Amino acid sequence: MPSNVTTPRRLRLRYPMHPMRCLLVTPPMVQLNTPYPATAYLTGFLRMHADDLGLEVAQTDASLALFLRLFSEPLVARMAEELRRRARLVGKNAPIPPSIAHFLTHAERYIDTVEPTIRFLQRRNPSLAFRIVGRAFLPEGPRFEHLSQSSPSEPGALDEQLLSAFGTLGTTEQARHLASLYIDDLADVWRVGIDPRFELARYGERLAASAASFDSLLAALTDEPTLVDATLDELTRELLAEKSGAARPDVVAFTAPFPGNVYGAFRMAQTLREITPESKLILGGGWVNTELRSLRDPRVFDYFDYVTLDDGERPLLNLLTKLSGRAASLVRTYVRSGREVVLQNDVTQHDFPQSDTGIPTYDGLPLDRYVSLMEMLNPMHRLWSDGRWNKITLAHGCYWKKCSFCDVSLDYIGRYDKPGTDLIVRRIRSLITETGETGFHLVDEAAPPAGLRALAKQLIAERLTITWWGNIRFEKTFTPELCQLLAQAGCVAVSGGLEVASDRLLELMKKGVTVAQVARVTRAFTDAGVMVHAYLMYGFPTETMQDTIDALERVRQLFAAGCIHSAYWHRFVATAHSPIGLRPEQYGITLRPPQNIRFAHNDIEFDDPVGTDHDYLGGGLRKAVYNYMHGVGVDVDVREWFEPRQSGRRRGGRRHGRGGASAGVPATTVPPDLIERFLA
Ligand code: B12
Repeated sequence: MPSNVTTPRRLRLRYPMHPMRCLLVTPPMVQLNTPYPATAYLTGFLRMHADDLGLEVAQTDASLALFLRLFSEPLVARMAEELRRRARLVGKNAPIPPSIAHFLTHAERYIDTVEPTIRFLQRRNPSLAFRIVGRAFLPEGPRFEHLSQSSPSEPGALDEQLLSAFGTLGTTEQARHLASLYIDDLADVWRVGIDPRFELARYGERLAASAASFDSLLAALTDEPTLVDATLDELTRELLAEKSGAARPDVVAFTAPFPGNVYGAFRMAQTLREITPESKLILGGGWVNTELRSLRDPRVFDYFDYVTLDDGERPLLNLLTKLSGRAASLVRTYVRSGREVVLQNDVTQHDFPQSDTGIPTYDGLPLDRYVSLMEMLNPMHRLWSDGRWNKITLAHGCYWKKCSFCDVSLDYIGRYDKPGTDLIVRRIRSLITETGETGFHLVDEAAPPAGLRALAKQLIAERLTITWWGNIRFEKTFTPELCQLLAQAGCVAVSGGLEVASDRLLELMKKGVTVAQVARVTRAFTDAGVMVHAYLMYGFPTETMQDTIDALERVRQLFAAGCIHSAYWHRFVATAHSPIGLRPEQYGITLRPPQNIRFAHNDIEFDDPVGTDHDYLGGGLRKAVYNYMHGVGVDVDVREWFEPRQSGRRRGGRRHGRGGASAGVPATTVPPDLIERFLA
């Protein structure tokens, strides 16, 4: 033990041989290009208190570890063996999905190429690019279809455009795109052939997302393990040994930011219960904060001893203090008491302000092993999966917090707290020193314009060169002058909500922006050389088909006018903690009667008397923006993207093909020069 550690008396009695060991874990699966920040934030914070508590804190990324194990030579070989065994069992004539058939035909090549390709995607094997672009090195499965010259084509089809966009990339980038498609093919084989729960950035997501009952998750945990499950179980044992040597951690704290981490967290907890039953297991994170607010099922506590809500600093510090044998009360912490779940919450204990949460640290995470994938050629879209980004928060919560679809009643949105710019810059400097990386992703709900201005000025004044991007609200405070300043200070991209792209609905959702403002703000950013992504939404209460078609027309014009580079349509969902979920009558909808919620609670089904067929519209909307993002079809009538409704027959039958103007959607009522007029 280091000599400067002051060991409290009671701790000495309980842990005579060693300080209390706490291991923070990111369970599988999250995005693979960069560590999810929760363990880094909490490790930085806890280390400030380590001496007082006699605490050792370590962190590990089991999401990356599982990916690297599944995409290794031995595991790909085991997968091939398993799939061959199954193919023999079902017989020669049984239909085999194309991804599996292709894999089995080329299994030896996959086994030989997987590790060098992963090293290449980790940027550790750059010369391989030359072999990859030769197109003879990697086996090319179904995901390569759109790059194949021989695929049937129609004039102006996306495939052709993609091919030409691909052709303009440099060798390394082309190779990275090809290697990413190869990884996608292999991921499809894992999912289709071995475990339908497995995806590259989510694992068993459906078992957790809005799962009112714990039954399905429990059944999956106690079922016969798949090869993915067994690999994670094996890895859990190894990680524990590697992170703690011969000694067991006293506390293992799991973060579950998304539903796609939850099955992994429970599965790892299950293994830990077997090998280190005396360790205390804790669960927290974004999914817990959002979906476990009505937790009632005591069986959850067969896996975790404690489940905490909202920011982790205070609850974790108090819990660790208590576990170290000192007196401390629990804060927003569920425990099992007999057959009941009880929330212990000492309301006299306050959360740490953002100025006192310390400096995040990635210490202990294998930063040179993260994998940069480039599945999409669109440069803005790539930011999510490509490159290592240090994460930083400018302000806790949202300064606007009025949007009726958003979970504004939850602490992580509703409580706004912005630390001083000096501290932000100190955190930035510390992360650069630690990681050698100068790229930053601002993980704010919506970065505040005044805070961004202050940050930009300080970065420029201190001549600190960084590259950064993050989420904002497209509000009029972002003047051309501010956008230029942000660009000058290293801002390369922003994302923000244009949502329903209709002033009537933007007002109903209390978004606080109009389409005209969004046009001007996004244009100010693009004029400053900053890429822009728009979050779009369809299916909002009272939204008619005409609203949706007109929204698409406005989006089309925004692409055509160079205001936005990328976009994505999300289907509106009413969530439990949003104003709409809390007061549906104000939005003209009726919520379906609640289920008996004992586990997760988030999305709520509802009836909208307007009755628009949003399922039908979704396909056309997505197809349209996917094409716009690749510079295709921005000049065609928006009705073209929708399939005909009556016959259900697909015109042309192509994956990215267009429906034809006779489709069952109305013509737009938006003037063709609307956005140009806004910009004039
Ligand atoms: C930035 C962001 C993104 C980015 C980056 C994602 C990434 N992989 O890093 C993008 C835009 C790509 C994204 C995507 C998605 N996101 Co998102 N995202 C966020 C956002 C705004 C910030 C996340 C962040 O980095 N916060 C900073 C960290 C440090 O905060 P934190 O994780 O919450 O940790 C704190 C506490 O939770 C707690 N804590 C965390 N772990 C633990 C563990 C223990 C033991 C304890 C005690 C405490 C504790 O302490 C920490 C410090 O206070 C949050 C909303 C928010 N404000 O938190 C949504 C949020 C996490 N995302 C969400 C969702 C649903 C998604 C998607 C699934 C959306 C989709 N349908 O595709 C994807 C999944 C992506 C993936 N598989 O990786 C939801 C999750 C809620 C839920 N229902 O489970 C959130 C909460 C937003 C929301 N309300 O919808 N997201």
